[in-house]
Amino acid sequence: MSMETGVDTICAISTPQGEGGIGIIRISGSKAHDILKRLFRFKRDKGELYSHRLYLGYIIDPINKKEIDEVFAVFMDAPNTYTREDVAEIYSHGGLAVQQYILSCILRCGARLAEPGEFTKRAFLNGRIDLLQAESVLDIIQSETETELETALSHLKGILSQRINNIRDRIKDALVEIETQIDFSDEDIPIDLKGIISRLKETKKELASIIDSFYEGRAIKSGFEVLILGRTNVGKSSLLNALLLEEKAIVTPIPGTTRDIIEDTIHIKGIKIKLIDTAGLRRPKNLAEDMGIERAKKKIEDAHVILWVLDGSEGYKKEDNNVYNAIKDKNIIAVINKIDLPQKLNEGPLIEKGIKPVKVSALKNIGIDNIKTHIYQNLMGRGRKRRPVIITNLRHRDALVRAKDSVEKGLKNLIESEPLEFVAFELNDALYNLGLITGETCPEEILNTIFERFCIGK
Ligand SMILES: Nc1nc2c(ncn2[C@@H]2O[C@H](COP(=O)(O)OP(=O)(O)OP(=O)(O)O)[C@@H](O)[C@H]2O)c(=O)[nH]1
Ligand SMILES: [Mg+2]
Repeated sequence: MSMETGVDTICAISTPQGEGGIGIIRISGSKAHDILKRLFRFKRDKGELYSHRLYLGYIIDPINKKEIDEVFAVFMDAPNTYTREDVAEIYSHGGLAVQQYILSCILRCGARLAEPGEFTKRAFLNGRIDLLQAESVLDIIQSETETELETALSHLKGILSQRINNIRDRIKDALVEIETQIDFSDEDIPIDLKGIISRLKETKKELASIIDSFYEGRAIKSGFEVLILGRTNVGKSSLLNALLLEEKAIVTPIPGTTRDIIEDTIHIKGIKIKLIDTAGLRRPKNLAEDMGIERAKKKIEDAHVILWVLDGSEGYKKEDNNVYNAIKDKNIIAVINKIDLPQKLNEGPLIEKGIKPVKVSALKNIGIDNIKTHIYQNLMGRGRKRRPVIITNLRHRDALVRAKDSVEKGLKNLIESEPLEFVAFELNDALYNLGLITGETCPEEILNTIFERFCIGK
């Protein structure tokens, strides 16, 4: 059992504060059993709190013996608990006053209030989960889409940790062989340099493939920015509304309607897309419009995709071409809007540019799903298959990149017959960086910043 002595008992309300059907209060630490025993009065069962069983009863104020609430309570003894310590949970009614009252009784019995993420931090410190898994708990809580959740859950199950540990093991094996050579350099111990080189090359490839998955991972977690751009009155705001399925932006027949940036998020097949509607690009007629246009232009840099909107019921205008010139180096999807009207747009200029437009009517809701498909394919690549593991966390990616760099340098040293000490140095560095991900080599400050992002009670 890994329960450390001297570690205090913590407690917190683990469900969101406010009115709710039930509210859960959690206690973890060596006093959990005694505290629950003092506060809980059984309704039917008598006396004994057997581990991992749910009991119905009352929480009683230990000072004035008043009943506070009717609750379910459970005690779970270490190590088969979330934190690997003794844990007690109380399922009370979900009112603010009830929960605060119960919590204050627990505090009076000698527990202290948990810090954000402290339960999960203890699970990590007690070796039940590694750091990567602890972080995935936060990802699960914050998941907004099924895909996001699926990825986070696979991390919690340890699939990514396993991959990283395998890589570490392989690097360690190579390091052991190299260090043996260094330590016994005057004895004639044979070393299979070719074998080590080929294994390190394999390792490097595997690291690269995990690093590559960050693109998809980021797509799943933070999403992409899709900018809606075009000259005035072509139907940009109408298109935004059609994609969002709500009347978010004001639409009028008057050119220059949109002044500010308007944004909202949609999900396309589990990918988060931030849609950004902008002021129509033309020579500004007043200061507000001028500033709106400047803001729109600033967004061009960061956009992952630009929907270049054209009006199919009008000719290809000089202003359309000005817009194109501002975005021609970017990732563009051309959209011809208003196809419900008689068409006057000459597609010649588009064909010249090698652009195949998507045709829609924002007003009549024609072709809108087609735009979504185009956005998805543009961002995720046609028929790109799901990878076995995906990383979603920038911290992990950076550590993997550094690990890969070190492996690469180590390999180079080996191939160029540099002293083996150099190789060993690089491989140690790679191990250190991989350990930052799973937490084995993670300094206290980094741990703290990670767990601070959790809510209290998790
Ligand atoms: N017939 C038809 N009219 C449309 C369509 N889409 C937009 N409109 C009309 O075109 C006019 C301009 O639409 P908006 O969505 O405000 O155009 P915008 O590009 O945002 O305009 P600015 O914000 O001024 O740059 C409105 O009268 C819309 O109703 C369409 O698909 N078909
Ligand atoms: Mg508009």
